[in-house]
Amino acid sequence: MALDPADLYDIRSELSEEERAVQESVARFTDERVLPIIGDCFDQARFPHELVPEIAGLGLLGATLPEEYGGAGLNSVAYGLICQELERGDSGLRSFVSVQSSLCMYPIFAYGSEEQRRAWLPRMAKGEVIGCFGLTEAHGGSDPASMKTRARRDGGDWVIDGAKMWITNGNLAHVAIVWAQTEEGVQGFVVPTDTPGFGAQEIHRKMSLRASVTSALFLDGVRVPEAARLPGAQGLKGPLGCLTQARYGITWGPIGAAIACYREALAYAGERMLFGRPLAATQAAQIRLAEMARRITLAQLLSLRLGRLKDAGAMQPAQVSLAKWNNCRMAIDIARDCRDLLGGAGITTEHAAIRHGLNLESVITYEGTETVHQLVIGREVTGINAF
Ligand code: TGC
Ligand code: FAD
Repeated sequence: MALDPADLYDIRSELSEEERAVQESVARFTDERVLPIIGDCFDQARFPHELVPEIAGLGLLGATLPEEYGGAGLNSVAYGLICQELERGDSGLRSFVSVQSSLCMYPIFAYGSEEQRRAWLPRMAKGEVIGCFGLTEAHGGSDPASMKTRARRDGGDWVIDGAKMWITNGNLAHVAIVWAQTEEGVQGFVVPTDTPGFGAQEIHRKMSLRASVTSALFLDGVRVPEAARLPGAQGLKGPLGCLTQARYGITWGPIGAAIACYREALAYAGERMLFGRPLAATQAAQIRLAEMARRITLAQLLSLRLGRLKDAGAMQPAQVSLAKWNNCRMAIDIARDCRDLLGGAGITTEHAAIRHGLNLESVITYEGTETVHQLVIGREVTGINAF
């Protein structure tokens, strides 16, 4: 029996019935609702906002959270498959879901009070409330410990001053998870974006993640009550703990982007007649396509193993770093190679490779650059901190 070119090791057979059902339903959504419009969205630099209710209706926001908070109670592998299938459509949609689920709903669930959970999570799961996550600042995203945004106590309130940069969903958000330095170390605040002194400005001229909203946030004397502080987050490990959740999902997402590019190039090479034979009949093209299949297979195995470790409660942040580094590098290389195999046709958004390749420039940078993740592994294996 012929193997599936995008699943040479039959990884699907390793999935439970529920995991397969989740993958199928998101794959259908991507095929029917995302792919027909996403090239235009990217060209027009437009986030497809109209898809949010459907994404919520499919249970993709906060999918791993318990049902009592509006979640779908899915396991981590199912969440990974959601990321993979969404990013097969576009990294922008996966980013939207990553930020909402892992960077906004997760900290409210993990570090929030019961009142905060009940106030925000069910509406966020329905997509009625959109969140953003403000950690990065303009002077150096890789080093969040250098944060300048400050929150100071004023009576029973907190007053926050500072600015954040490169914030996904910034101009869409109804609520921002803002990380600020305080006298007791870094703390997180749940800030409604209509609070006086809060502003968001969209970043334009992006050549990457054009179907996603990216913004700068400004906080000028933003006053919030003590009840807006996340009581369970103390120090930088609060935001870094959220990053571990999001980075886990991001290990899966680029597999989807790579599969989209690879399938497109495979089909194109089979039909493109050059020098009297299909491009796919040349040894050079076959070696390139085989190389893509090899790297996709390894990435699939890595993420599946990581997901099983996560579901067993045994996943370590350094393991996430290795997979984030490997899978982003795998996908960006494959997107570039697919673009080349498409020749001139590969330079327009009629084909997906260049769009995915450009998107992956962000994906390999955000949530820890490739270098940051390499240095995390370097530290793990040598025991020496090189940061
Ligand atoms: P250090 O200051 O030594 O550690 C602070 C505390 O945090 C703990 N920790 C972690 N906990 C959970 N998960 C992780 N990944 C953690 N990494 C560290 C650590 O154990 C320590 O705990 P404690 O109890 O000792 O206080 O910090 P470090 O030296 O470990 O970290 C340095 C470095 C460079 C790795 C870290 O600063 C880093 O990861 N920098 C990159 C910043 C980053 O990734 N920013 C992403 C912003 S959000 C984003 O990009 C969203 S894009 C979303 C989208 O659109 O999809
Ligand atoms: P820098 O940290 O200035 O890095 C510049 C270069 O220096 C990189 O090549 C880096 O690898 C390298 N470098 C860093 N440290 C070292 C070292 N020790 N040794 C050698 N080289 C090093 N942030 C949020 O908080 N929330 C969001 O929602 C969010 N969404 C984003 C969406 C997009 C589209 C993008 C592009 C970014 C987003 N970010 C977000 C910010 C993202 O996390 C940062 O861009 C990223 O962490 C890198 O920070 P920086 O851009 O300041 O680059």
